[in-house]
Amino acid sequence: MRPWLVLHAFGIQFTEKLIPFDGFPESSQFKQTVAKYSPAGKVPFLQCSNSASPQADPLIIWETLAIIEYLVEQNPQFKIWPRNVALHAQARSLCAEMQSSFFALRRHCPTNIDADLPQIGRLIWRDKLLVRKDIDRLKTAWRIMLTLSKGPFLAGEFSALDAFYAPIITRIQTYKLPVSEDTAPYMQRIRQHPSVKKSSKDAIESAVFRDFEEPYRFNSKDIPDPAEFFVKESKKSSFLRDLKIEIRRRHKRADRTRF
Ligand SMILES: N[C@@H](CCC(=O)N[C@@H](CS)C(=O)NCC(=O)O)C(=O)O
Repeated sequence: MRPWLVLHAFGIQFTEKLIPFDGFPESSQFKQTVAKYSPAGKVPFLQCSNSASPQADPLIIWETLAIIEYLVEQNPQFKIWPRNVALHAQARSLCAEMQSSFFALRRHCPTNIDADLPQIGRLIWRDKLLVRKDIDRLKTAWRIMLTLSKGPFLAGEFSALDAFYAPIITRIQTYKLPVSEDTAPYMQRIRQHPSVKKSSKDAIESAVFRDFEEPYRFNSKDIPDPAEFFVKESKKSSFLRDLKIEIRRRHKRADRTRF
C-alpha cells in the first residue's frame, strides 16, 4: 500500500499487478508468483526499466523504504520527502521506526480494511498493554511532527511519511482504538486523502474472503463471546489467532455465510 500511495499521490505513471494472496507457505500461489520477481519473496516490489542496472533489465527493487528512495531519486521534481533538512531527517527516522517497531499493534490488530471490529478493539485495548504503548508512541510522534511542520500532514504537505503511516491509521479505524483529540483530525485527513480512499476502495473490491484470515466473517452464533474467550484463552498468544482456532473448532458444521 505505501509505495502505491506515493506513486498515486504524486501522479507517477505505473502499472499495478495484483498478486492474489493465498497464504505464505512456499507452495502457495502467492509465494511462487512473487519468487519469479523478487529475491526477498515479499510484496511490495517495483519492477522497472533502468539502463544503469548492473543486472539484466528489468531492475527489481524491494523493501518499501528502498522503493520510495528510488522514486525520490527518479522524480526529483516532486516533494516526496519534505525539502526542509530537519523535517526530512525526522521523517526518515519515523519511517524507519515504522518498519522496525509497533509489533504489538501489528500482531494484535491485523489489517482488515473493510471490517469494523470495535468490540475486539475494546478488548485488545483493555488487555494489551503493549498495544496501548504503541498507540501512545504514535500519538506523540504525530503530535511532534504536526507541531514542527505546522501540518496539515506530518511533514507539511502530503509526503512519504504519511504514506508510511496510512496503513496503521486504517488498522486503528478497523478496531476503533482510542486516539487523542489533537491527532484525530490528522487521521481523518489521511482517510479522506484521494489516494488513500482509492487504495481502500480497490482493496475492498479486490478482496477475497479467506476463512483462515477473517474469523469475524462467520455467523455471529459461531463466534465465541469475545469477553469470555479473551480472558480465558489469549494470555499466551495472539487473540485473533486463538479466536481463529476456536472458531474453526466450533465451525465443523461449516454453515458459514459472508456478511
Ligand atoms: N519490510 C518489508 C515488509 C514486506 C512484507 O512483509 N510484506 C508481506 C505482505 S504485506 C509479505 O509479502 N509477506 C510474505 C512473507 O512473509 O512470506 C517492506 O516494508 O516492504
